Amino acid sequence: MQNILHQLGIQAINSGTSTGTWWEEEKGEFIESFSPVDGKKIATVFCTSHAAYNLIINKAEQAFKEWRLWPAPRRGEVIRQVGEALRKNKDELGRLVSYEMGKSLQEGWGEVQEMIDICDFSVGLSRQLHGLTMHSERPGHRMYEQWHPLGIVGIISAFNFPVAVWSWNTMLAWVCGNVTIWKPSEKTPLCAVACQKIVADVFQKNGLPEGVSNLITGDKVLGEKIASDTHVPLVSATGSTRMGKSVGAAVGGRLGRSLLELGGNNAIIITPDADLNIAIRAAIFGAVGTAGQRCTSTRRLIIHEDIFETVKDRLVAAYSQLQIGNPLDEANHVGPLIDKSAVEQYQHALEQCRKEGGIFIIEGKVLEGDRFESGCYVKPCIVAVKPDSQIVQQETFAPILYLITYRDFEEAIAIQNSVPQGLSSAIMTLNLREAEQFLSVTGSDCGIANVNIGTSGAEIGGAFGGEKETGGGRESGSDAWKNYMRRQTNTINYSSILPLAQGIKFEI
Ligand code: UN1
Repeated sequence: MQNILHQLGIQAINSGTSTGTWWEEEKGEFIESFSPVDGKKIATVFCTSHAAYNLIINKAEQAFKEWRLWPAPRRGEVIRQVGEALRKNKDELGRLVSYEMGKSLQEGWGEVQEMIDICDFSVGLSRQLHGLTMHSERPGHRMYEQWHPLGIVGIISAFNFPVAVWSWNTMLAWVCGNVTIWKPSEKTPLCAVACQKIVADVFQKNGLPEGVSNLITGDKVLGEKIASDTHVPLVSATGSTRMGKSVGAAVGGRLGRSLLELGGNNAIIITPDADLNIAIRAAIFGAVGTAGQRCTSTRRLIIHEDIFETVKDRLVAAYSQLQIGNPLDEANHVGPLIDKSAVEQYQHALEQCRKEGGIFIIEGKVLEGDRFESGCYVKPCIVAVKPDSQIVQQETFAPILYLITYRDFEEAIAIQNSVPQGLSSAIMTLNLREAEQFLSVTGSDCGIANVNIGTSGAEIGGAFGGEKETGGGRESGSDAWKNYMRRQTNTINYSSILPLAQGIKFEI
């Protein structure tokens, strides 16, 4: 791993940074990054002090004054180069993601690919930050709207996508002319240092002012600092619903803007008309991929009672093939959970399933022994539960799949919508009526609704996010860029009179 850190230009110890400047703080708090793969300590990262935070905000404000004047296509050109740098570093960065976070190497590379894709998307966007023109009701008047950047965009990201989620927010924020301040999860600080390093090289070559890309490291106190800082007009936060409620309240309290992408509790409805080959594969990837630690992970299967036994048997057969172990070994499908506290939450959820009368179709357990010495490896499990079980209302970031049966289609949709979260959803059916009903206003209440595709693995081109306790924010593709800008409506009078709107007469 030291080799990868070396190739990415990361010294083992870094602290709060701003583009081009890295400084070490000898005293003060620090974070130790441990890999869940083998339990080894990777590095110590110093936390950003109060003084360094203020300095960074100050630099960011100065940088914004200059960066916003760069024409958007020129900003896009810099982002194109960031995309190129990521292509060059895809292997190493993907490996670091896999080692520090614990997801499979395929998924580590996939995450870097998402970063490259959002860079490409942003380059295209750099010539398409369009506003509308409207016909004025007043003669000799022209009305149009334009979009301006906001200033400093705060980004609070989670451990499960330690690099991609930052890039969705950051590339859009930059192309729109903002500067960013990033607080990554304290569980994956090195991935963040690596990104900052890759970006800093490109920025220096292009003569950007210092302070367009800022990284701060620390625990949730630092997140709270961003949330309550009036210098930060937009805070984009990804993580638990509990975190989102606190960030949302702090940002809302100062009437700032927040963009929240919080928990999911995603279901796949499998109807008697499903293509089971697709359904089973999608369900398994959704449930055990990233060890069940995606916001979009499949947590619930809502299965028609006539096909329940068949689906169950096929799942059991497929689960028996799963290889659990070191995620850097490509033969393995499932890596570890992020840390021991995640393992405790997994155990706690299993206990609650038992208490609520859940029937274990595949038992879960914490794996022990040779290859599992980090203590973070767990067995993906399947439990049949009643739809009204309390445990099913909660998002547990672990590979636990709940099976629920239904009889009528309306009942399936009601079960799908009966949880507090509203991120991703899917239906497996070849029946047009069922598919369209699922997508209609009376169907899924989620931000993402798929047909014959699982709940996880969304492309960057669409707007990503969800409703209810998921927080309502939309990141990534479509017109999500508008979140990072302020809209200004301009009316210009080129006549020699002053007609008033609504035909009001005001003579003096
Ligand atoms: C997340 O889990 O926070 O749709 C993001 C997916 C990925 C992103 C997940 N493209 O699964």
